[in-house]
Amino acid sequence: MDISAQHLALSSSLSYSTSSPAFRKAASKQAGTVHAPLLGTLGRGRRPVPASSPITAALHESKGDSNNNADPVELNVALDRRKLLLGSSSLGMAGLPSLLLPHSALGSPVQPPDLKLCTTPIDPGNGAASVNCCLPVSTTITDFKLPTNLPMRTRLSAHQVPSSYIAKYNQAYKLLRELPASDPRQYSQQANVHCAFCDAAYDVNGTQVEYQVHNSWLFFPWHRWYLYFHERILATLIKDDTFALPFWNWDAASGYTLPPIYNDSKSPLYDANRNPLHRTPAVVDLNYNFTESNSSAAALLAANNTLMYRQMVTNSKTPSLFFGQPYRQGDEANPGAGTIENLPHGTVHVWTGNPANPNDEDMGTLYSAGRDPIFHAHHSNIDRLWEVWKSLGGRRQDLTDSDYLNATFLFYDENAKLVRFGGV
Ligand SMILES: [Cu+2]
Repeated sequence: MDISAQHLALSSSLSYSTSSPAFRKAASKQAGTVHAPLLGTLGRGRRPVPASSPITAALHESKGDSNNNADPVELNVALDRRKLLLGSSSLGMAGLPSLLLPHSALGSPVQPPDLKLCTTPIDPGNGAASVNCCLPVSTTITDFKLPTNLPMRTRLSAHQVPSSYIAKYNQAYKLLRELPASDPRQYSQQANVHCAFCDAAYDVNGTQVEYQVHNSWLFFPWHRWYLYFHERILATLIKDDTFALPFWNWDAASGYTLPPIYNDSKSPLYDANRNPLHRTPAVVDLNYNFTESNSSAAALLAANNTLMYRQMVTNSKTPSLFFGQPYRQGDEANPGAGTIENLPHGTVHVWTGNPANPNDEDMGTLYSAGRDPIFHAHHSNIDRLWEVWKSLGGRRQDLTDSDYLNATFLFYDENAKLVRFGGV
């Protein structure tokens, strides 16, 4: 079963309570410079990449797409310092790694890693303590089938959820945190899923290249499935199949602050590792660049709307601009992110994380982002924007490349069983 069929089935059993693309109302369609201080690797490194880097090159190349008539985009991106170091050391050891590694000439869908082959510990860089985010190994891998008997679940705006929902959500997270540490569904293990598939813990199966679910077309589908299984785990813990994650509607005037349900320090939804300056009622800066905006709330809202319009409409008129660059079996990781992955996805991550920590942990860097329960509300909104983008028409349609459609994924499901799906 390919992921398009899965997505279709999943989309049809999920809905969002509102669709408020404020960006549609933004008056100006500004061309010109977009500052993208982050690129999937979030805040880490904060080092500008020269225009000739593979990442910027991929993005510039995408502008040459004959189907593309988007406005010019200039991207100043930051690259993961640690990955640069790893790249240079492997060069030293292996001589010419590009000659040794299988490359995109393979032209086949990317395969998930072998969980037995995990690099540990991971060094997050910038003086942060090393971490082990290897996932539990299971000898049994089951073929996943999307359940057909689940009720329609509706994701609500995190700013608008009723108190009965808040009680359920808190209870689910309490139970998630209380699971045994070895349980793959447990809170820390769930956070490790993001760390493991985003921070070079694994290689793509059968290759010596990093498995990475950011900075490519894998970003949207992988995160959709990550949310799906996380949501099903929470629903199972509270024995309520109608449970759905909320979404943080930062692209609408009603959602521009950190949702209050995450602010209660006694709640299991709380994370102390957030920027203290950005607690409610601070207005989110979708173009956040590690400096605090001096703009008024109204000016920030207007700038956010303009940015949303640019990223969703002006600069993403083709699938490749929106989804990012191809990532096939054997390809080097990070071929290039789509518009939304760059920002506001990346900017909201670092705006939320705590700059007092070495890498803006938790939300501001990949290995720790999943530790903050707000991660899932943030990504629910990213997932919603995928649907909103398609509703805008024109060439805004899902990718049809078979290597995209047949990418294979591995997750632990709500019964703590390792499941595999997609591909052949
Ligand atoms: Cu991610």
